[in-house]
Parts: sequence; structure tokens; C-alpha cells
Amino acid sequence: MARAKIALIGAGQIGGTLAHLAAMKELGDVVIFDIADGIPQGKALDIAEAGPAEGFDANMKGTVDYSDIAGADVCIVTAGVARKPGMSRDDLLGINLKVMKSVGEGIAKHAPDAFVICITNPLDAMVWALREFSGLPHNKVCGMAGVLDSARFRHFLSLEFNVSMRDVTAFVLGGHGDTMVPLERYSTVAGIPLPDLVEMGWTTQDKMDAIIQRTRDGGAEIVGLLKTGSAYYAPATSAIEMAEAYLKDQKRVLPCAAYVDGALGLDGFYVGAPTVIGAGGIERIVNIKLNKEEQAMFDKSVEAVKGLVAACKEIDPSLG
Ligand code: A3D
Repeated sequence: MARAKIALIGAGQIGGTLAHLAAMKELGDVVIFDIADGIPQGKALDIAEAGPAEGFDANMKGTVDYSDIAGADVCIVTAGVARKPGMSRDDLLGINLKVMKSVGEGIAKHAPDAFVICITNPLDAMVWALREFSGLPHNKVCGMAGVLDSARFRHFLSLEFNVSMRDVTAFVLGGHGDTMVPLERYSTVAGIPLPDLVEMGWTTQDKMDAIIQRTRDGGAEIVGLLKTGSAYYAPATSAIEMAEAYLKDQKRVLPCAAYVDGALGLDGFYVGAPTVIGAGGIERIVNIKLNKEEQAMFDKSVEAVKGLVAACKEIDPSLG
């Protein structure tokens, strides 16, 4: 069977890390596209030269020509600009919306059958715009955020409880921003929900609240430390987890920015939700029941994303 083809649109910090991870995991042959001539070619060659020592079989190609992504099975989009200290994700909207237009058109022309994972911020609005510009089916276009946000939550919880990260599950809903909704009731250590662990004396509610706030601010914490850009190792790893779920038809239950229609009280809207990812792309939205307080937090988050989508429509009236 021929190898899968993975197209990475954007060869920056995340794009390069994605290429390295995809090769190491032998998910398929990799094409890295960028508009900055030399960067994608240089990164592709550098990673290919790691192949003999690492022992992976994956062809790497860097390009500034969209036609090289032809027939890609998966496209992961990181094209655009990232945050610097003092910037919010929303500050990126104007510039990255234009980038989504060219990327959407490129994918529609050359890789219309791909499963598309967007990472460019502000995430939920950019996924929506990318889907509009590309015209691909909704189940084939999604965004990476929930896997990263829940991974951050899991990491902080594992430190707090001094247990393996593997035994911590976490649930995060809503938009990728300050209004994201980490759900304590659905987050567990080996199946024991967080509220029970508070009752058992493993931690206090105050500490839990601080961890939730740190999760919400997780992206800004890294931007503040790096000063020259935003996180890239964990974002790339998270997107690779989603790509692998699709390529291997794993039916993984993963939170991501997906088109939610007829679930969670939504009627056709892109926002972070629990999904099942398999060969059909986003195969299902897990329609969990939220209590009053959770629903209020989710609604607030949806409203924030609606504001960004409205801003996109103002900037580009063709998005009507
Ligand atoms: P960076 O290292 O700046 O790479 C972006 C790349 O995009 C650069 O190489 C640019 O040359 C390239 N580019 C710009 N315009 C185009 C275009 N029209 N077509 C093709 N390539 C283009 O950024 P990064 O890799 O650190 O981050 C990429 C994006 O991911 C940013 O928007 C970040 O804000 C976002 N991000 C999202 C998360 C989420 O969890 C959703 C986390 C971290 C970063």
C-alpha cells in the first residue's frame, strides 16, 4: 500500500516540529509548504538527514509551490503569524484571516479530499474561515486546541497529585481562549472524578481553581517565557495525535474545534467539543449533558467565538 501523504501548510516553529514528528512516527511522506522560499526546503532536508540515524522511512519535501500538496491525505495548517508578549490570540485575526483565504483556496484546488487540521489562531474563527474558503465538507475540517488544552490540564494535575500523566484524563470544552471551559466533573485520575479527589483530600478546591486558571492561561505562560513566539512542541504533538487518529481510523475520542450541529445546544457552529476522529474525519460529536453552571460557561465561550466570526465577516464581506 502506498504511504499516506501529509501536507504541512506553514513551515514555522510548529510546522517544522510537525514534520519531524510525522517522520519519526512514519505516518507517511511529508510535504512542507510555506511562502518564505528556502525555509520549507531547508527544514525538509534537515529532517531527511536525521532519517539514517533515527531509522525512519519517510520522504521529506519542502516547497513554495501549492501543486506539490496534490493528493494529500492530511493537511495541517499553521500558516500565519503567532503571538508575541502582550498580544492576545484575537489580535492576530486580521492578518491570519487573509492567510486562511489563500490556504483554503490552495487546499480546495490541490487536496480537496484531505482531512484538514487548522492550528492557526485565533483558532475557532480561523477553522470556520478556512472551511468557508476551502468549501470542504464540515466533517473534514477541524481545529487543534482541545487536545493541547486538556494535555496542559493533565500535566498540571499529574504534578499536583504526583501520579503518572497517563492515568489523568481531562476534559476541556469551548473556544480556545480565555473563556475555555475545563470540566472538573469529567476529568479524572484513573476514572475518579476531580470533585471526588477534592473530597478525598488529595487536593483542595482552591488549588483546583488555580490549576484551571493556569490551564486557561497556558498559552500566555509559554509566550511570556519565550518572548519571541508561542508554544510549538505540545501543539505539534497534539495535532499529530489527531492526524494519526484519522490515518489509522483509530476512532479516538478527542476534543477539538469541530462543526457542531444539533448537539450541545448548537445549530451549525465551530467550537471546541468532544469528538470521535476516525477514517470519516470528525465522525461524531459527543453530546454530553452539561449542568447549569457548565452550560453558562460554555455559552459564554460560544459568544466569544461568535464575536470573532462576526469580526471576520466585517473584514471580508465575501464570508457573508
Ligand atoms: P511561525 O513560526 O511564525 O510560523 C508561521 C509560518 O507561516 C511562517 O513560516 C510563515 O512564513 C508562514 N506563512 C505566513 N503566511 C503564509 C501563507 N500565506 N502561506 C503559507 N505559509 C505562510 O508560527 P508558529 O508555527 O509558532 O505558529 C503558527 C500558528 O499557530 C500561529 O497562528 C499561532 O498563534 C498558532 N498556535 C496555535 C495554537 C493552538 O493551540 C491553537 C498553539 C500554538 C500556536
